[in-house]
Amino acid sequence: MAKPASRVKSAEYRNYINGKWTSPESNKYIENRNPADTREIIGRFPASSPQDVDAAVNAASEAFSKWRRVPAPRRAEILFRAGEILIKRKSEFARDMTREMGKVFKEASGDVQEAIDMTFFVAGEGRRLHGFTTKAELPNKFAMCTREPIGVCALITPWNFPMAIPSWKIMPALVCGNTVVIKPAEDTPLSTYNLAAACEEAGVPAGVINIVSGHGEEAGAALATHPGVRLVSFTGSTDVGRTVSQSAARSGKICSLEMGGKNVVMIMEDADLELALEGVLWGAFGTSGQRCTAASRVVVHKKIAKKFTAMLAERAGKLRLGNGLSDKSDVGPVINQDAVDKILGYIQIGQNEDGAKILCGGHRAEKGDLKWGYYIEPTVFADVKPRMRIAQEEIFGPVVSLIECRDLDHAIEIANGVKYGLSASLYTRDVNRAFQAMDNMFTGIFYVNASTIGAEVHLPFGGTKATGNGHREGGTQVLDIFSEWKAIYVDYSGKLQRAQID
Ligand code: UN1
Repeated sequence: MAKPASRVKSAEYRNYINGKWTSPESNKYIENRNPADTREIIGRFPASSPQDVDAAVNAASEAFSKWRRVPAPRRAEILFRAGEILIKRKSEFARDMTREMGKVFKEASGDVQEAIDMTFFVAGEGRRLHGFTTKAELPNKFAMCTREPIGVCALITPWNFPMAIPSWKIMPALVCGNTVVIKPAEDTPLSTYNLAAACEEAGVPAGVINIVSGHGEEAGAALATHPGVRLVSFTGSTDVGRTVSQSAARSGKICSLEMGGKNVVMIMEDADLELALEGVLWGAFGTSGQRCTAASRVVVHKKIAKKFTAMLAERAGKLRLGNGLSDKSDVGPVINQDAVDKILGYIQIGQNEDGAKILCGGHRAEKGDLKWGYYIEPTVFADVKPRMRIAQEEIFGPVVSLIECRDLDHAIEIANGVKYGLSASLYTRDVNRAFQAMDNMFTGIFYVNASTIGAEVHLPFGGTKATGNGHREGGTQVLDIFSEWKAIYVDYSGKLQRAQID
């Protein structure tokens, strides 16, 4: 699509370094346009260079020496204030988010709400951050463990949850006493700016949070490899995640990764089919299928496959595409032209695969005002076989594949037969089968009688296999990413005592 002229005069944003809004050294900017209507420019954001990254990391290193000594409950008080500010500005921030990334306003409000939840949850940890004491093996000796901050954390975040995911990283990093440099996705810097502005207003000191916006290959790579960074936390595609983890390994950085998914809803013959239908529609087409937890496979028991397939095609075909700011829209646009190309490419692959049939959707939607945006019709494929590419690879768009199974064991075998392991769900009324699936699914998240999306912040979030590298965000488990243990021994015997010897 030719670049359309802008309808609005765009604001110019700056990086946030050492508490100051700073122009990028190169003076280059990236235009952020509304994916629902590409005539609208949201703003121009710095295309940061390695020099900008260097300045941000230096500011974060400098700030670390003070911030780590602020008592954790005091750090948390600032975060509680940030949470209050987010509550006050929730609808303004959600509106900005819908404009910059397309998801419908209700879901954008949920994204801001997730950031609020995370902020309050983790701020509560300021008065816990529990360590432990244990018994020493020698007399008159005391042993304990405490959580310690790590240093400067590099945070690289995606566009699909542009406030929630930055909050999953920034808030626990800060409460543990670290300082951060965040590089938001080039498509959604504004929501990260809004989050940082709330933190600034709440009193987070200069240098504790720094933002450098820009391209992954330039700003992101410079950040992930910077010698002043001790930890890299990345959420995004599996390919980029691999590169991040290789460069982190070369320079000995701690690295936490959250990558792709190929999530599944399994529906047994005894399930409440209306409930399962609502779950599949929500899981597959919410956020236009652009969640790492999105339901992109539905494994249906053969006894009800025909009936459920018809129910799904009928309802999916009725979903209304449109600008997320209108309450008449059920599904917004996808993020950009590359996403359109990739998703349409998979729809083509699906059609070429032997036997798979499209029941509804399958095209870019360009009627009326939709032509100004990146809209793809909600698409349902039936008769999909487990080994087909559309049943194996992450599409990250409004496309769902129906696969038939014989029984629960067969469903689990299909469900586990992908390289990812983020989220899975089972619809059944049989408690025994629910527990069997809980035991046997190799995923980090599992739902019974609910869809694959909708994780809550106080439970661990993350996946097995190619989805991650063993870490969990959310829950108190996230503290294990952003702190290191220190074992402390106090010998009060007044004499030399030799462990393992005396
Ligand atoms: C993501 O898609 O990267 O569970 C995060 C959910 C949301 C988070 C999704 N709470 O769907």
